[in-house]
Amino acid sequence: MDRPFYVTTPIYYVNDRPHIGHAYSTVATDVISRYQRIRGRSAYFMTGLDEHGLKIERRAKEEGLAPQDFVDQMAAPFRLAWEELECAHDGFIRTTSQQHRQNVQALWKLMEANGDVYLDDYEDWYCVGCESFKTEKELLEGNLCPIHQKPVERIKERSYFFRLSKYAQPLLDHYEAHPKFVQPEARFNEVKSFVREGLRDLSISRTSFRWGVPVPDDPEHVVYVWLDALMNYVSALGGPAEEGQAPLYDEFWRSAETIIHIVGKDILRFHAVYWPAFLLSAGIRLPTQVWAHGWLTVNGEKMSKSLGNFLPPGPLVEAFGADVLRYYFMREVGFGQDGDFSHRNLLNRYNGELANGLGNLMNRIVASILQKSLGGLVPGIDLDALEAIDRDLVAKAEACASDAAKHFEVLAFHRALDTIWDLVSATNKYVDSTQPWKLAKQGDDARLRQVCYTVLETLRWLSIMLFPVMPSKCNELRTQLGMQPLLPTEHLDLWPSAWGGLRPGTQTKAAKPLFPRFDESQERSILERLGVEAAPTEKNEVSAMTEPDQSKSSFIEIDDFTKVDLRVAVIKAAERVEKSNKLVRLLVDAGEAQPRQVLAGIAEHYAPEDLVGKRVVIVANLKPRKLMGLESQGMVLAASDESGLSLLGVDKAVAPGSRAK
Ligand code: ME8
Repeated sequence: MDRPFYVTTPIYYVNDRPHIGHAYSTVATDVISRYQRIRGRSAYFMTGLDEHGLKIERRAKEEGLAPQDFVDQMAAPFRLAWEELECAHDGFIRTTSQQHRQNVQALWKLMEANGDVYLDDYEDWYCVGCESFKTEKELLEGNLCPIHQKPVERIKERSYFFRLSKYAQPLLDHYEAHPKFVQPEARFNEVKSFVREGLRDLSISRTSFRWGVPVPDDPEHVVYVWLDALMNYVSALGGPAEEGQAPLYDEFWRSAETIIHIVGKDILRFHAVYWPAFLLSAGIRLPTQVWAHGWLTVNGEKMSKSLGNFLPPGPLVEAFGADVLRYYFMREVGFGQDGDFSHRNLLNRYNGELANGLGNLMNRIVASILQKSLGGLVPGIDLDALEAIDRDLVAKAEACASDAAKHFEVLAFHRALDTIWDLVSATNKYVDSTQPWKLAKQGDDARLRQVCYTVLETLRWLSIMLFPVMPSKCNELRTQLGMQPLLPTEHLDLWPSAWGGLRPGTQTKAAKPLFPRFDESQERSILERLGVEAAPTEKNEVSAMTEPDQSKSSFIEIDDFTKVDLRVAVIKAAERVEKSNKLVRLLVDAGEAQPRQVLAGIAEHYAPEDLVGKRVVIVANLKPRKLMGLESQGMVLAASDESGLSLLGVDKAVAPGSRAK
């Protein structure tokens, strides 16, 4: 039996280029589909782009392009990113496609025919970033969206509504009957409490802009972008609009055994509440599971363009290769938990686990002892005559295959990799204990053969178990073992289960190391290329703040100067930074709603209590940076000579926030 398995990523907004958050979702989905395929299941992996809505319409306008031209242009970087990351999707949907538009209209009509759509007046707050309405309760002070921290807009218009309120109980019944409908468990509880509080009917059309799917029979309205977007999962397969002529829809939606939507936690409510309600209304089956993964920060900070840490995946793939990045994503963060993308941790895992762990194991046996002593051929041995230490390793490999599979089944990728790395370490220890180089020297050919075979067969098992995460490296490994690359075909479960599959006499092909180790200077040059500063010491942090490099001075244009936002600020509070000789933490009033925190390397020149009340000049638009674990949101200007350091100020009590120019 095929047991069709359908897995999807969110469809990404094309208002910007892909970043590592998008990459994380897409890689996870690719790992899932590859795992299912090597288990012999028929898996279908869908991804795509969310191209309608106000946010996109506005971005297109900013770029001076017609919306369709803009989205056509933005589709390319996403396709390229997934190709570079070896995410082998089966389908790629764009919501501007004709097939999708027809399906959105078909969904609308089905919900309408069920009596769930009505016209009314509407007035509420709307966040364009989220493309979502917000209740007063959800907003932060100053009517800011809690996610985007930007002002929401007041929308007042005539709108079609979906009777979401009618579906609160049916949804709760569905959750009850399907206790794994949302994962992780804690997120499912949040969803249930949200629905238990009762649901308001949902506005599902807009008249104030045009960039969307027209409402059937009322083209003044365009369909709400989330209703449009959620339908992608079905329309991408042909959907109800092509009823009877859509074999993919029949196989991977209507009769699929499993349908999993992988989403970030930010968009869980849309997937676990609105989407199943739409489907219940339309009489279309529901997905089996919505899996909400956590949120990635970058080197400890929220990713954002203004902080300059918006990370596209391309340069990382170029520096490390796709498989290393995939491995890092899956190993570093427990799926479902928030995590941090850190260049330093990536390098540490690369050197520690890939180069010294798996890479070293390959080198020690395939590139070294096997070539030198056994002509590079897989030795033939009597499997029944293994020694206890060999049998222990075989047992370890068997337990690993069984445990890793259990973890992959429930998307606990980090656990699967932990288990597999236990086997890598155990095999390296086995090599240390059995000392094949010594056996070769002693001429103990029979034992040498047993040891080499045991390691080579373990490597074969590893090449399968790691394939979902590192497909290219695993196939490189297999080529070196003299084996065919894995080309998963449905109906064939390739997961390792029987020991001894590696054929004696196979000619291995030692090649360049799978994961060459990076030395310190290589690491530094990688970080430099990626624009990441090496971990700063207190000395260079402070001197960078106070001592401009004279050698770099040259003429600048007035435009260059006006880029620097110099403002008068009043010091409201000052204290020494713990464990630092030089840093003072200042809270300054720069005429903004909240005082800013600025760190200054002036502790050797000023007592904190003498600073309070001083009017100083700060660089207000300097990229925030962390010093001794504290964020500095600007820089205080000072001049120094042999006699010491003096803060720059103004000679009258100019209002805080006044610009210096
Ligand atoms: O929400 N960490 O699109 P989007 C982890 N078009 N994952 C992240 C992330 C981060 N820092 N940033 C983004 C939309 N993601 C809608 C979806 S689906 C019918 C419509 C990932 O471009 C994560 O999967 O804002 C998140 O849910 C998705 O990108 C949001 O992408």
